[in-house]
Amino acid sequence: MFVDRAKIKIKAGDGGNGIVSFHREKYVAAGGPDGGDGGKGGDIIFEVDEGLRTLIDFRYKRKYIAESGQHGGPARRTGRSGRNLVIKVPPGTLIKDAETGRILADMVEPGQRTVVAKGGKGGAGNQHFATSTRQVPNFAKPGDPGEEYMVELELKLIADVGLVGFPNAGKSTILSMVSAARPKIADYPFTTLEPNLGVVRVGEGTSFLMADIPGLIEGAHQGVGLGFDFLRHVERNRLLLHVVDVAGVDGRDPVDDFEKINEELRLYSPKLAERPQVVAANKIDLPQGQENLDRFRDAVEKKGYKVFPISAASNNGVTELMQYIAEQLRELPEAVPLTDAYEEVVYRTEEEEPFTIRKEGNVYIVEGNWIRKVVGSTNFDAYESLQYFQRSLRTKGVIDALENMGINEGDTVRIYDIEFEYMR
Ligand SMILES: Nc1nc2c(ncn2[C@@H]2O[C@H](COP(=O)(O)OP(=O)(O)OP(=O)(O)O)[C@@H](O)[C@H]2O)c(=O)[nH]1
Ligand SMILES: [Mg+2]
Repeated sequence: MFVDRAKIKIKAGDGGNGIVSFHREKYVAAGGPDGGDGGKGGDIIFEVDEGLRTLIDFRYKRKYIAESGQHGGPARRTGRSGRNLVIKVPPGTLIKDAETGRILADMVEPGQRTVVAKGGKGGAGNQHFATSTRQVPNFAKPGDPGEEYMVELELKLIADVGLVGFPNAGKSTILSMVSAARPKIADYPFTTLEPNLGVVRVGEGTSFLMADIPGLIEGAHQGVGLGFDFLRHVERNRLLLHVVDVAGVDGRDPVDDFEKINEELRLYSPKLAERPQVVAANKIDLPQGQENLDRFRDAVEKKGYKVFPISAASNNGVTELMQYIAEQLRELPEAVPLTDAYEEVVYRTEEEEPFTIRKEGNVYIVEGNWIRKVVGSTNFDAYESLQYFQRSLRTKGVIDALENMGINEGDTVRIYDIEFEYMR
């Protein structure tokens, strides 16, 4: 099965907490603070695996979580870092933040590795918090949470040339003649239901990758036929090979066909419509093909396209066409990853909020990953630690947020296990 879209959850590992600990040795009183730092959480890394062709694996496994860092230990021991989690994807996989649509990575080059969610930093142990006035630091810092995303994976195959045209035009026949690919060929529309890739070798050492996609019909942009579903696979192509059944076997006019497909391409993306295009006038072995050829060629050449009369079925004119395409490709720029140039990029406007506050009666409930960790690592019996806690509430904006919600002196604030009366 060909699967070219998937939605998965990825979560990098949390950083381990720093700990509070004091040096202990027989006969030595009041040792200094020696609480170790937490280890870093593992990253989520995507890697291009050339052997993969679809996103089918992601149909079944949808959650990917990297290991968290371990907490620090006594005697300044740093916690072990969490292991990175490597997720393999086929070449051409675009990774987007599902919430904002922002492109996080475009996985193109074989072997390319990109960190998409970073593991949290480990927290500092109390060994770092001793100063001349604070000799007994009773607190340490929690690790940062690992980055977490719902991501959409979208496969846009990487091919130099994309075959476009109406169903039955002969696209798959062409691919089967010039490459080792064996797509299904038949005289009914929509024979091809999923993209096929083939390597086309032209002479010594020259080759390019060609993609055959399901046929388009008028109204594809409104979902007619198979719609635009597969056009994403020609988006990266440097050149389009537009195949037209010049014999009009299905009873349509070839010049009309040519224009309708171009109109559909334009409706899908103006950029795609401007992509260099070579035209194959196919099925010239049929009498009707010969009859229509001159008229078709005139009309299409007038628009500035190069036309190749061919008969794919009898492999006539196909070699010349492939040689011409290879020459054109030499002149055309390499395909660029979509990260920089892509038009759909939506940037995230705000950082994710580190906490949320809701009100129940006169109780203000503060929640969130970050705040939970701060509470978890605060020693509420230790003055210094408490001070650190209060400072954090202020610098991260919790106090301001409470004030904005209209909190009054004496109202209750609840943050997980702790509860206190609000005082200015
Ligand atoms: N006479 C003749 N028939 C051809 C030629 N090329 C293809 N055909 C026939 O046209 C029909 C459709 O060919 P396909 O290659 O399956 O067409 P397609 O464009 O891939 O069609 P879809 O996959 O349905 O979009 C088949 O019956 C082919 O044998 C040709 O040059 N001459
Ligand atoms: Mg086909």
